[in-house]
Amino acid sequence: MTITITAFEKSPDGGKGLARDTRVRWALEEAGLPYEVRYVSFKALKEPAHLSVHPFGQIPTYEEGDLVLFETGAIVFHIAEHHAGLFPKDADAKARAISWMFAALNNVEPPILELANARLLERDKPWAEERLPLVKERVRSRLKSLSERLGDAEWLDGEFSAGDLLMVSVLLRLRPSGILDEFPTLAAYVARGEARPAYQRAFAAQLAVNAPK
Ligand code: GTB
Repeated sequence: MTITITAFEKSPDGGKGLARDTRVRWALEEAGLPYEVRYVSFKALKEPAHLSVHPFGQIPTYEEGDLVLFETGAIVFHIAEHHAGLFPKDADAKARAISWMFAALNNVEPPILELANARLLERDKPWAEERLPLVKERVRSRLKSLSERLGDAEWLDGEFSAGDLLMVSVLLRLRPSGILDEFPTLAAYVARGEARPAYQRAFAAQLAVNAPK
């Protein structure tokens, strides 16, 4: 059955792979699944046709026959659940991989998004300069714990899993801030994720659409 995802017609990041369709592309590539992409303009995101597949008018979405999904966590979970490559076979190891998926999206990503908003959307506010150090410290606090837990390991819990896929994706958003490089263990972890052939294919696919012409 054909899998169709949605992505920005033109991502504001100009092809850095930071929009969330890259995570879904990466998961599909890890699972060896072909897919099609429906590109959506910012205007079309909030129109009825797209709102019928995504209640909040966002990308990405995932369609496979009658199944329509939104939220990258749910989409990556679905792919991992139904195809080899993203969840360990052992039930306990799979449960731990799911913990890391939630940790990436619920624990590590929120302060990183706060920082992105503070740097991009709140720069001109009178309180921006005063607030930025607080927001950066919240990010550093999460990265310190994550870095300590990862230690010398290659991945978060044994083999590469959907937990690593989401964690690396979340951490990549930090790169423009320079904070990732303060944690060499995590910078190397992210580089290992980016070096995976499946990530490379996902990145190239979004770049082909978003690179400045
Ligand atoms: N929780 C949802 C999920 O994980 O699927 C969040 C989805 C989401 O935020 N989608 C964004 C979107 O559609 C695109 S990825 N925004 C349009 C809107 O809300 O109207 C976020 C994103 C956008 C741009 C960059 N960038 O340019 O660097 C990076 C990330």
